[in-house]
Amino acid sequence: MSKKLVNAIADMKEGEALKLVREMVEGGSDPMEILEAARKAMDIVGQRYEKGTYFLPELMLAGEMMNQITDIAKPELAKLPEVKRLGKVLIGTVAGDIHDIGKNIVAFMLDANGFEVLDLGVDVPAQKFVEAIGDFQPQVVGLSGFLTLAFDAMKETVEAIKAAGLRDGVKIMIGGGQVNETIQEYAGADAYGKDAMAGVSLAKKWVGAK
Ligand code: B12
Repeated sequence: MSKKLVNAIADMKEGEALKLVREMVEGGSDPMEILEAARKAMDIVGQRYEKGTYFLPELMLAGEMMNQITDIAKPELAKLPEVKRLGKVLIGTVAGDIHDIGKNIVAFMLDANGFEVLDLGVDVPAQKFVEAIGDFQPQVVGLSGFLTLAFDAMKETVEAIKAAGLRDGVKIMIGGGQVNETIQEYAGADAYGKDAMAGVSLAKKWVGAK
């Protein structure tokens, strides 16, 4: 079933993909498995875009499908047992980057796992992060980015937080398509999370929750 879903999304068969997702949800499939299949399909779409067989309209349709699938899977994810508020996480997609599907999943999973989350949205200037840290007082800051351009924006954001004298009060995690440990080191972040659950684990570790 999930292989079929990967192919339907990657081949831009929107109706078929959404039908399959609904069938999987109704059949009791793990919502995380559905999201993983959709993520795999996004990789294929990305590769086809790179090769020049897909263009911007396909990227856009893929993004729309991903959002719709996340919306269908969300109520199922929300059935996870509710926990008491563990701490605060500030999250956003860094300046110059408007990819938000991965970030939205991370924000949603943090919320479902007991964190109070403030999502600043996309294309967020470093200074806006700095101001929000002052107002919201999070223990954890999450920076998301999918473009190579985002690596510099992440570094600039971390530096702005440092310059404002706020760096010691927060742990900073980064994530997004091409982000890895090397980028984490480059940006001066505390950790990199490969997916939403990795982000949840890091945040839990940092606030001292199990
Ligand atoms: C959908 C998509 C779009 C959509 C985005 C819609 C949206 N609302 O987000 C649209 C059409 C708008 C778009 C635009 C562009 N895109 Co685009 N896009 C994609 C695509 C196909 C999928 C991205 C995605 O959403 N994946 C699904 C999520 C769920 O992925 P995920 O990585 O598994 O997410 C997890 C982790 O990353 C992690 N995570 C994410 N954030 C964070 C944060 C923290 C703190 C933590 C811990 C974890 C974490 O948790 C997530 C959930 O588990 C990718 C290809 C790819 N495979 O990534 C290209 C891709 C990212 N895009 C690309 C490009 C080039 C562009 C454009 C420049 C195209 C253009 N010519 O205009 C523009 C950029 C506009 C801008 N300024 O940002 C390139 C980037 C190349 C590069 N090296 O920079 C890619 C890689 C495609 C490619 N192979 O060429 N895109």
